[in-house]
Amino acid sequence: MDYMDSGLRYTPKSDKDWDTSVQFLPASDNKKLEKKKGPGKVGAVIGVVIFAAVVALMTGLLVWHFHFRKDVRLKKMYSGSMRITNQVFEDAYEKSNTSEFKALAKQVTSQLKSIYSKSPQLAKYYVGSTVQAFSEGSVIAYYLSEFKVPTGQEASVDKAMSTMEKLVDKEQRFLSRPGNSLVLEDVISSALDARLFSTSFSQFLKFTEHTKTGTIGQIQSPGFPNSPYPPNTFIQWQLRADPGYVIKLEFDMMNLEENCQNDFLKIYDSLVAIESRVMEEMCGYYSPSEPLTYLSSGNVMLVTMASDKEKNYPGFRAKLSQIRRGSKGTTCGGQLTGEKGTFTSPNFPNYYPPRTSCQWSIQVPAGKAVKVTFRKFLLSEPGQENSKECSKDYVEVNRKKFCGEKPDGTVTETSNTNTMSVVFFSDASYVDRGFDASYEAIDVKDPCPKEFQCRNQRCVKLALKCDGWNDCGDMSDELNCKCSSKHISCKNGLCKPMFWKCDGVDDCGDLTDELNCGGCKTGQITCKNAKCVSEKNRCDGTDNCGDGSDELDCGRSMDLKCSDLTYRCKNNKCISKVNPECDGTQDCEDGSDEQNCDCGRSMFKTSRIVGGEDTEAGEFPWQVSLHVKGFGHVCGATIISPNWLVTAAHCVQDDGRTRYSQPSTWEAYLGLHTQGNVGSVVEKRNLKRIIANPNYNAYTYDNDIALMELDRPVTYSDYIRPICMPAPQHDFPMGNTVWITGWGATREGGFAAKVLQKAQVRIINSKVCNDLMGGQITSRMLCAGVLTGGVDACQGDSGGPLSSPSGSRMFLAGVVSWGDGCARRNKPGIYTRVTKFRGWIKEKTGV
Ligand code: 4AZ
Repeated sequence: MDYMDSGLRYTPKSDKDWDTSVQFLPASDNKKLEKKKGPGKVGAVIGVVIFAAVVALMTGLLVWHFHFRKDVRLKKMYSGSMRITNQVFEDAYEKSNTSEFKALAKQVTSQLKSIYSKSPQLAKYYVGSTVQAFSEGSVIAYYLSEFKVPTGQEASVDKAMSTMEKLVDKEQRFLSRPGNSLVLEDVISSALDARLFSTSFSQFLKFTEHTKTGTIGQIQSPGFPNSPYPPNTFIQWQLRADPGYVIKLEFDMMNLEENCQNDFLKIYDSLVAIESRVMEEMCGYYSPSEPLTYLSSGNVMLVTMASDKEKNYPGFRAKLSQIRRGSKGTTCGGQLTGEKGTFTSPNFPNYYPPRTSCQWSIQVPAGKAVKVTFRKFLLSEPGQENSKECSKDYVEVNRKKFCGEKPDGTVTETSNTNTMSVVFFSDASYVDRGFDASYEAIDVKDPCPKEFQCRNQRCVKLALKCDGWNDCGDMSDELNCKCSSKHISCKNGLCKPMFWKCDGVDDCGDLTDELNCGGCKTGQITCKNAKCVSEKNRCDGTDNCGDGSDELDCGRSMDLKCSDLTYRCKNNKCISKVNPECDGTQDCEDGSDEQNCDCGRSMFKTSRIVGGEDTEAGEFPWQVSLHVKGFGHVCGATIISPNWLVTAAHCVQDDGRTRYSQPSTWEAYLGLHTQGNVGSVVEKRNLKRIIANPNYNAYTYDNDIALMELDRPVTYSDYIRPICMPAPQHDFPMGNTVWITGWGATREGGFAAKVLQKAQVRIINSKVCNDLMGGQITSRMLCAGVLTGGVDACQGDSGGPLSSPSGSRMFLAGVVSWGDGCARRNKPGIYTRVTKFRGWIKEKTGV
């Protein structure tokens, strides 16, 4: 949880605070002074004395300011490593209390002093160095250097440190070098992460572990799993393997505070915290089912953990072992032959090791060409999000470099001959999960038999060309099209289905489909009540539309006349901000928009891989599985409080055989991830009461909502939590992405899922939806889906949530209700619009 939400805000001491703490002396009494007129001379003397005192004081202040203040110095720490090529590693170097360690460390520190003396900038501010560790190859020394730098000079010291290699060269070439001095290579250094030497730490812990073949060690945060990790603590684990081995660190539990600024863990491919060797920074919660294994490039690894004063979580535990360099997972590349096959980056789906490079040579039968498709592609690195050069980690195919994170299956390359080479490279810092690729032999003359070949080499059905949908993923199936009468001709040459005109979403990409809507003139905006007002009226502080719509979403909150569009505070005042509830800012005078906000957050940190659309345990903690006793899963439901669930009314209608309307028919499973796998985190509840909406219409599915009261309340946990309930005015704008979840069928007419599934869909304009669904959509329904087909809720998902992210929380936008089949093209899923039932839910449940 980040501290914005904690209610415990950090308030830095401001100048104002200082002002209020200064005590001023009482002012002199002027009347008294007037009466006590003394002789003129005495007055003059006193005046001179006071003047001299003031001058002295001013001089003192100026001297202090220009002389001493200038000397305010900041501590700057640099970490680094260097290879000492004229020394041989001895076992005694592993322990810092041996005389051998101390002797070599002394030599290293004196040589560092000599190196820094080659730069005037560094020599001036250098305080000292300490050697933290040595490792094999020949001998690698890991050190920390401290500088005291005057404020304003930090950049110049950073610059001087960046020339460290040149300084080492200078030092090494120095003619009068003593014969026993160290010969250095591969010198790297970088500024230490300032959070690692924060003055607020009250405890420093250091552990060292040397793994052995055949044994599995373990590291964990102090107190794990029985108590939270300690506050204000800095911990480091220096991990070693035997020479020729690499370290494998396998997390089975990782649960830290969500905000990395407060508590975090960092893994380095080094024995000291060198930023250019950082492999990963972690915080928050990772599901135990997520593959979370890291490999070092050499035989050392460093794990650091820092906690601040508040909100300490259970912590982490990781298994530690060594694997021989060159064994499975540490290597990659090779010869691949045949018609088709697959290959992955090393250690996939876990993290690839840093400093790895390899090459695959693919050969398919003569006369054919090679087509490679990356089914998963995750090579991202902080700060490189928009990098085109791919100068860090990359994959190279056909002389083209690929990096970053790409949607599944969108990176595809085809060769001109029957061979192809694929290169994978990871640099020294930051690792990711890598890629999973497949290759196949294709006919060069006809790479997509009876299909359209996209620019990105994908093949799509001919009927999908120029149909308004981006089927290729790179839009190439929608270029150079002649639009039919059923399509809008966008100015940029694209064709889009006519029913997308004026739906509020810029489908053309150049707004053509959203121009001239609502009949308002240019320079005017269309109010939600269809009135036209001048563009200048938007956000001008006056309700020109009459329904407040020109003053909504203006980045601030103002009091407005109450309407269907405004948020009503508990004190009945209405404010203009859209969706102000639980957004972390108090907008209502009475604070009611930020009350009852322990909802809509999962402990889960987003993972991006493995298992397709399986959720991770605890990712949607409000999801409930409703079982008919003795039968199994039938419907979904959503937790809204410790006692109440929301589901669909059509789930609780009796039929000839089963009395679905009776509480005794059902049992509710909370915290469930895999059907049939009722572990310790799952809570089973019987029902006390079922309240179907009295206006539910079994023919039209209108008002398809019901409430279920549990026989006894549940205690919230990482796996069981409520979703946030939207205010009646909560806006779920069309085009927004929302989540559907459930154990329903994974295709129309198919089997139910074992593991809770998730998928992202978009909210669809109700008018468009009504046209697509033959006029069956009422204002109590909400449409969501992917109109290209393929993603949807299905049988067995009914009653479950349509979860809409807003800020860092999820709100219950809808309840899975009905649809025309499942995942069909142009047939969205239909959901019960929860905002329409907010009053009814409050009345029945108090939530
Ligand atoms: C069902 O039968 C069902 N495609 C739920 C949702 C949808 C279709 C069917 C939406 O429970």
